[in-house]
Amino acid sequence: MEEIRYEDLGLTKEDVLAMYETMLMARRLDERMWLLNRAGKIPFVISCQGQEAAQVGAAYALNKDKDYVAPYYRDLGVVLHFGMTARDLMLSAFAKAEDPNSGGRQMPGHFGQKENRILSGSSPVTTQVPHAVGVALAGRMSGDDFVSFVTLGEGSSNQGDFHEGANFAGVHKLPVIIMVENNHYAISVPVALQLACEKVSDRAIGYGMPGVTVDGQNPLAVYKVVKEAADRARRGEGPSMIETLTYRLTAHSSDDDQRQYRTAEDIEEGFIKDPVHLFENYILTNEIATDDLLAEINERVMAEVNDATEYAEAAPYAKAEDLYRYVYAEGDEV
Ligand SMILES: Cc1ncc(C[n+]2csc(CCOP(=O)(O)OP(=O)(O)O)c2C)c(N)n1
Ligand SMILES: [Mg+2]
Repeated sequence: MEEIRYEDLGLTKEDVLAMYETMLMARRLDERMWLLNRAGKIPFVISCQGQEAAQVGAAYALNKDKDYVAPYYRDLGVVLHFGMTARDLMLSAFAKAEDPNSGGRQMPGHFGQKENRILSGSSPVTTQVPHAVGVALAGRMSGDDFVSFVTLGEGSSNQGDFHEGANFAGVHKLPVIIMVENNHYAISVPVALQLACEKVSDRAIGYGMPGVTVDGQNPLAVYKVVKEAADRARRGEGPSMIETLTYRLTAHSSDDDQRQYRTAEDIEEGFIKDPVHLFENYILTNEIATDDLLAEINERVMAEVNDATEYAEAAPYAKAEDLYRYVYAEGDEV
């Protein structure tokens, strides 16, 4: 991991620790969800594990009180930073009525929360790219200066929506940041069988925007490039494409066994470069926190994960008579 001085990025020790705590929250929630899935309590998990640094580093570089995010299914780190709580996410995992994403109707990972400007996504991968571009166009038309941030996997960057969205954003110089979280697999298909070009970011030139590839294991490296992209977007200089290189630490989802198509060495390499551990080392060696303070943060996170689990497990399911809610406009919305 390249040593980046947080001070050089204009960040404080408190910022670094806040980033760490959000990364850890994402990791611990995800780990708990796997346990709950294997215990037969929740139906499905699709993990952020291995990608937390990219997600939190990027989200931290945005304005969470103003910008819009169109996250993809692994983005626990993004939605946590934008205001979704551990309880919100567990309510979604248990498919309970109070789930703010969809009232327990959609699979976990389909994030959406209007009050925090988190766009609701669809199951077909990459549909969020044109959505985010449309939001940016709406912002331009209404004279707002927010940035629209969208993420996807590298496999999904082969789909038409990605290219159509990127092209429109490039032509109209819209304030969009397209971040591709390259974890080197699209389910079981390795990246060498997905792309004919070397990097996903090589595609940016075709759409008239800068494209960079960055170490996605390092939240500070990602923060730096997303901050630059957000500043450019707010200056009216148009979109950017960012590729973050990461490892997927789990199987594609709880319905998959990656040992069928990945070698033990490949899986092990991801754990050696685990971004949560790398960032812990950075924090300790740069004397940003002591072991005791990190232990305190860990305890606080675990207490919240436990609370969220208990709360969501005990929460009621949606009532049958509410089936059509959130489908048709109601009351004042009509
Ligand atoms: C249009 C469409 N095709 C196929 C799928 C099934 N599918 C879900 S996730 C996925 C793999 C996506 O890989 P990648 O974009 O690299 O993201 P990752 O899961 O690796 O983060 C596929 C093929 C889908 N949801 N939508
Ligand atoms: Mg992938």
